[in-house]
Amino acid sequence: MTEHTQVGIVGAGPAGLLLSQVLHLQGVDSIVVERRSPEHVLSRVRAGALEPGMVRFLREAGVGDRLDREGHPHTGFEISFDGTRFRVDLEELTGGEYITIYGQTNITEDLMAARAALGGQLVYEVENTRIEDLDTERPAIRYRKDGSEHEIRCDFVAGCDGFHGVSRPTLPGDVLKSHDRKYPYHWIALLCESRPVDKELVYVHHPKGFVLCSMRSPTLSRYGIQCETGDSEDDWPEDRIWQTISDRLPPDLAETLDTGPCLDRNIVPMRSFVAEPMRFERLYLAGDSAHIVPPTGAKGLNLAGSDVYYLSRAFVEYYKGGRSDLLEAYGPTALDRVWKTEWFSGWMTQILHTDPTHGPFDRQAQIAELRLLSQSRARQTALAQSYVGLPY
Ligand code: RFL
Ligand code: PHB
Repeated sequence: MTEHTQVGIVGAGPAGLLLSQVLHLQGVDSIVVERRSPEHVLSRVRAGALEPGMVRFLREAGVGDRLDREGHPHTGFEISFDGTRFRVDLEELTGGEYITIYGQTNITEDLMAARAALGGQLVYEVENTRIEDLDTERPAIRYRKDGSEHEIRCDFVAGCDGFHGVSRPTLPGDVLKSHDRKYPYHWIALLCESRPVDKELVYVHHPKGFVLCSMRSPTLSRYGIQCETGDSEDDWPEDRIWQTISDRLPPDLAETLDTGPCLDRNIVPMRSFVAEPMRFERLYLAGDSAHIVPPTGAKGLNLAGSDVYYLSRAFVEYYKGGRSDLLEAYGPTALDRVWKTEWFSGWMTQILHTDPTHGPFDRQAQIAELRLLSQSRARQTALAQSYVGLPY
C-alpha cells in the first residue's frame, strides 16, 4: 500500500514526535513510522533535565501544560569533590535562567497524546524500514507491517530514529564522516523509589568513581554511578548500588541517604559521537541518529530539541514561504550547536569522572581544575551558560 505525505519521519522518540507535532501546527503533513510499540517507547527512562530553550519550544508545540504544572525548576546544582562542595548558581550566573526537571517519559507521553488528539498519523511496530529513492523528487520510506509491504512517498525524509536506526547508515560510505570518542568507564543509570539526597542535583567526583544524584519527584530519585566498561546490570544488585552511593557521597549526605527499590537500571556506555553531514539529498538527520553525548551534561534530549527546532523552521519556510535556504543551512546550523555542546559534555564528563587510565599527574591536575572552578566566578559563569544551553 502507498501513502503520500510531505515529510516522512522515521522514529517516534522525542525528536520524531516533536517534529511531527510542530509541523502539524504549521500546516505541514507528516507520517511517523516507529519500530517499537508505544508501551516500549514509554518504558525508556533516560533524560530528565531540560534547558529553558527546550521548555519554551515544548510550550510552543502545545505540550507545555503538564510540564508547567509538574516540572521542577532548579536554579542551581552542587559539585562535590575532595571532601568539599560548592553550588553553581545558574540563575544568578546567567541572569535568570534555570533548568527544569521533567522526565523524558513524560515528554514522550505528552507528545503522543497531543499527536493523537490532532489525528496525527503514527505507525508503530514497523519492520525492515528502508529509506529509498533519495535522489528523486519523491523519496520513499518502505517497511513491513503485519506481514505486508508498505510505502510512504514524501518530499523529504527526517531521520529521527536514534543511534541504532537506519537513517544514518543510508548515507553512502564516501559521504558519511563519523567522529567518535569512547570513555574508559560506563554508568549504571537508576530510577529508585527513595527520597532524593538533596533538593538540587549533586554531581559527585570521587576517587572510586563519579555519582550523579538527580530526581524525578520528592519520592523518586535518579542516580548515575560510574562503573566499569565490562559491567552488566546483573553486577549491580541493590545492596551494591546503595553501598557504592553511600561510600562516594560526602559524609553529611551519606548520613541521610534514603534507600528503596530500584525500578529501572540500565548500563549507559559513555561516548561522544557526531555524524556529518546531517543532510544528504532529501534526508535530514535529527537527534541521536546524528550525534551522541555522554549523559553527564544532560544534553542528549536538549540537542534533539534544537535540531528539531531548526529543521521544523526550515520545512515550514519551504512550504509556506517558498524558501529553501533554511533547508540548505540546516546541517551547518545544527552542527554548530552540536559541536559546542559536544565539547561541553565531554569537558563536564572528564572533569567529574575518575579515569582509570590516568596517572598521579592527571589526577592532581583534575582536582586542581575543580578547585579553580569552585573559586572562580568566571569559570562558573562559563559552565552555567553551557549548562542552561546555548540560545536558539
Ligand atoms: P530516541 O529516543 O533513541 O528515539 C529514536 C526512535 O527511533 C526508533 N527507531 C526506528 N523506527 C523505525 N524504524 C527503524 N529502523 C528504527 N530504528 C529506531 C526507536 O525505537 C526510537 O523510538 O532518539 P531521539 O528522538 O533523537 O531522542 C534522543 C534522546 O532520547 C536521547 O538523546 C537521550 O535520551 C539520551 N540520554 C540521556 N540524555 C540526557 O540528556 N540525560 C540523560 O540522563 C540521558 N540518559 C540517554 C540516557 C540515552 C540512553 N540510551 C540511548 C540507551 C540513558 C540511556 C539508557
Ligand atoms: C537525569 O535526571 O536524568 C539527569 C540529570 C542531569 C544529568 C543527567 C541526567 O546531568
